[in-house]
Amino acid sequence: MAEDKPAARSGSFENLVSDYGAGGEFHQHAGEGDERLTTAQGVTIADNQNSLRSGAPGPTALEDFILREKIFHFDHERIPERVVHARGFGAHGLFECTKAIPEITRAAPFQKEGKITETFVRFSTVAGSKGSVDLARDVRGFAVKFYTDEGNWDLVGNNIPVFFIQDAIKFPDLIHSVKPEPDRGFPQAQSAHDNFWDFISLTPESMHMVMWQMSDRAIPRSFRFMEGFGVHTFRFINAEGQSSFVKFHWKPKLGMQSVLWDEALKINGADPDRHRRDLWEAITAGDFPEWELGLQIFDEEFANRFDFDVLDPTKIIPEELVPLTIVGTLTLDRVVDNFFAETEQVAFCTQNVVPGIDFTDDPLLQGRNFSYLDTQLKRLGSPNFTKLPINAPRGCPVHNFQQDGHMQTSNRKGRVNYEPNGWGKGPRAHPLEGYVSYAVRNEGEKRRLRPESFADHYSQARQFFLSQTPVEQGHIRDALVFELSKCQEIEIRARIVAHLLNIDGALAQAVADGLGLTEMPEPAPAARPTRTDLPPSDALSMLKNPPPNFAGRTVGVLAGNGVEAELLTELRSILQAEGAMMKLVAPRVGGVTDSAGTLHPADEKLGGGPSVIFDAVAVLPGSDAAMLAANPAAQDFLTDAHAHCKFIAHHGAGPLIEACALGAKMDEGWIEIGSSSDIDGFVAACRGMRHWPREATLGGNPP
Ligand code: HDE
Repeated sequence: MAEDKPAARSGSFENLVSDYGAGGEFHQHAGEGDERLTTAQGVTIADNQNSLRSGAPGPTALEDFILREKIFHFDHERIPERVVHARGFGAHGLFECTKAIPEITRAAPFQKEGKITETFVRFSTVAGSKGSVDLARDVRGFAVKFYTDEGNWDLVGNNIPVFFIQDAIKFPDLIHSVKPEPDRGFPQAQSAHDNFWDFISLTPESMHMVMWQMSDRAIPRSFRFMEGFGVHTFRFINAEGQSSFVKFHWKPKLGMQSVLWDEALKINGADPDRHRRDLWEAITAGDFPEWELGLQIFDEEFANRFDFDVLDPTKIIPEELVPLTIVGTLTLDRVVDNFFAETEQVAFCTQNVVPGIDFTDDPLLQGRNFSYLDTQLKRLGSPNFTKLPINAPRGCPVHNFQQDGHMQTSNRKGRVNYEPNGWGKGPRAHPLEGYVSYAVRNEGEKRRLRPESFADHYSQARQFFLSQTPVEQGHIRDALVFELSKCQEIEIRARIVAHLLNIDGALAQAVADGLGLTEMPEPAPAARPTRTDLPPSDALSMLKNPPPNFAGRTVGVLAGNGVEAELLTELRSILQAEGAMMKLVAPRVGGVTDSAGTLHPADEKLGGGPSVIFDAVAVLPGSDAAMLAANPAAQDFLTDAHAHCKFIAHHGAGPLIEACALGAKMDEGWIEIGSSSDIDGFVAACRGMRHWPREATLGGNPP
């Protein structure tokens, strides 16, 4: 853990409640335990354990207002979950401008170097419901609310820079297809089923996104290790009213990292809350995750020369063509005080923009601008959701004549509630400083149409695939085979392979082989032939952009009693110096007693802390060597670590290694640690995250 970091900010959510006057509940519940328990009406409760009865046991009296109020409120605790992105986790943060760009935009967060803007970020999966698992193969939401001095700006992005469809009108069909099938109500939080792949096979524009979704990007190691993207092309407007196009990228300072599919399956069993727990633990330990905000800024002339339409959300602009300008850092430094009040009630709307930021005619973005506002009303039940502390602007006053509605808490005082008025009262529009939409000339017939410039569905899918390392390509292939193997309709499998033929022949063949297709289909008809001349883009590969070091990661140490005291202490301190953590997995709940007689409390009991939840492992059985060698959970710990290409430090683990039949398979990723220089070597190796050469040697696949 980095020790020089400041402690997490705390308590300011309550201040917000008082600042913004949204009811007193938080004050009522925020005390230290010396308050009286009351009803919602403030009446002190004498007995919170027994309802009012006539006789014993006797019927319960209808007049028991304390019982009725308590049950009534409980009955109404649930609100509808989000129709997509239901499962999420939020945290507060700060955005610091590191490069001012007033010549490009007049948006408040970018006017001055050092300018700090408060933010709230919510990460999410898309398909699963609120109680589903964190490590589904899925897109991750990366939604950022900036509480700017000139109003709230919501950058509601994903961890993948493109989307499945080009037009909002297809969104309900896309989501219906991936959600549980309507007759049976399953599968949950999975795209591996007939309906999803049926829809995809009939939607060629989704092929680029499908390549990303089948890649390891869709199973991130944690929210802290993934990129974020605004996806659409937006407009920046400067003080002179000039417009530039902009694409937003979030780059994690800890680098990118994903899990393997087999790990994802096992983590979902061992710790379905893996991602939220990881974020919570990092922030509360003061190890604040950070992202740089990178911008791709380009003008109309570049947009017209670029081979694809910059308004087509199924396309990227490779970073090699328009490099990122880094303009700021986002730091998540405070966990929520209350999950429901903040993470659940936060209402992101793509329409929330501030002066200096404007939309483009991307047809997906245009549709989203309707959907988000609409869905918040359904979810939060009142147009006054903007007054909830988590949604209310913080950096600027709010004055208008919007009034009444369910749960109104802040109607204006006085007689005037309209504008213009002759009373000389109330707020007025400000033509010079107010929001002005960028003037765009549009011409053409009003028709239902798809631009010709949106017609190429395969070239960038191919470019993405070819930009990956062989390891990453192998994972895409395996993911496709896995997902399609869950489709009962052979026809659907064949239709997808027909699309893959337009992307990469070898990939199509490998997937067809994996699925045991007896006949290779014809390539799918293409509106535009695939371009084969797009150069690979290194920025698209995770493995070509390895993390800077092992910081933020965790080594799981399976230790037994009698473990060498020095080894354990050295390992912990060398990891700390790296900014990484050590967690102790012990056969007994109480922990392990080392060779010097010191008791080390366990972070996990063996079985509850499988190796899949760690980035690397050490096996130091001490005098428990024989016992651990016979223990199935200890065997799983080691065999999984090996199968998942993890770096493995070991000392005195011979019996366990033999019991797992791994003796002959130990490679350079296995490091014997008997001294501190060995430990240095182990931690240096861990910076590579995994020993990838092992993957090819694991075998076990059909020829
Ligand atoms: Fe969303 N999306 N979306 N989406 N989306 C929602 O709004 C929608 C799209 C994204 O943490 C909903 O508040 C339509 C792209 C995130 O609260 C809903 C279309 C991108 C979140 C909605 C899209 C996203 C949502 C459901 C196609 C990446 C979670 C609940 C036109 C740029 C925000 C809610 C949070 C949530 C609609 C496509 C990202 C229904 C109609 C593209 C991160 O309004």
